[in-house]
Amino acid sequence: MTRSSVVYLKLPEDNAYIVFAVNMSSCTHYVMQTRSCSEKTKSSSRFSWAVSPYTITYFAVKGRCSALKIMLADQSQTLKENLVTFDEWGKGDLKKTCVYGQLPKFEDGDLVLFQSNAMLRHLGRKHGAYGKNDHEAAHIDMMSDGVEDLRLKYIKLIYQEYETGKEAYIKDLANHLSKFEAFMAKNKSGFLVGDKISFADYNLFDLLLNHKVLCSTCLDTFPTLKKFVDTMSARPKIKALLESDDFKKLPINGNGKQ
Ligand code: GTS
Repeated sequence: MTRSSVVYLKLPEDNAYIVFAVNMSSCTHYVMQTRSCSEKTKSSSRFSWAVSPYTITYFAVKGRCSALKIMLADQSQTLKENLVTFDEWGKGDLKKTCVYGQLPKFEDGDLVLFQSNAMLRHLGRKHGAYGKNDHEAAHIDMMSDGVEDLRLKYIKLIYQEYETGKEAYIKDLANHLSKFEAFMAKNKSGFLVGDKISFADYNLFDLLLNHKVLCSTCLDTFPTLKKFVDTMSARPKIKALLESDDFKKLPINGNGKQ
């Protein structure tokens, strides 16, 4: 198993910090992000070490963790990643410990979660990305479940029917995208629900990025979704993540098809 961790050096008095990515295997590290801090503070020995609150264990693919990573980056949260090789997974020891025998696995302190959508909901609740009342939360659930329906079709195409079914899938895609277009267009805010970003927005954004790779023109007839993807991509922390080497180097799917 390849292990890499994110560690940050925190300066409590002005909330400044330096983020390091540490490769445990090679004992190397590099600075991912810095926030300004004065020389006075640096020399005052008031540094404290803190570990990332969240850990994800998953294969070296974007797959079902990409939406979660986008959300955490946008919410200024750090994430420790344990990458599992397919060889390691094949041994079966880790699989036995997973509730559904599958990854990703997500840890938030003592809380251990499986199912990527449960992880998104948990983070939505914790970081104010689950609507401002029950009515909005219900609509956010509805939209995210719609994203899951399309994601399952996409996964089926990628892993089972890529050669034979790609043309038909792309032909039918507009039927699915039109539902998200219509719902979002009614809501004028640029988000799916309410006037604030939610976990469903991150989930939809991630899936739309995958579909743009599958078919670069798929959003051309959907102005609201096209603008949504452009706006989301331009959010500074999302942009930084999408442009980072660590993120870019991960294939979208485990079989190399996209
Ligand atoms: N519904 C689950 C979720 O959303 O987390 C699906 C998880 C899943 O399908 N995991 C796959 C897996 O563990 C990997 S991936 O499809 O997400 O890339 N496969 C290995 C196995 O042994 O099933």
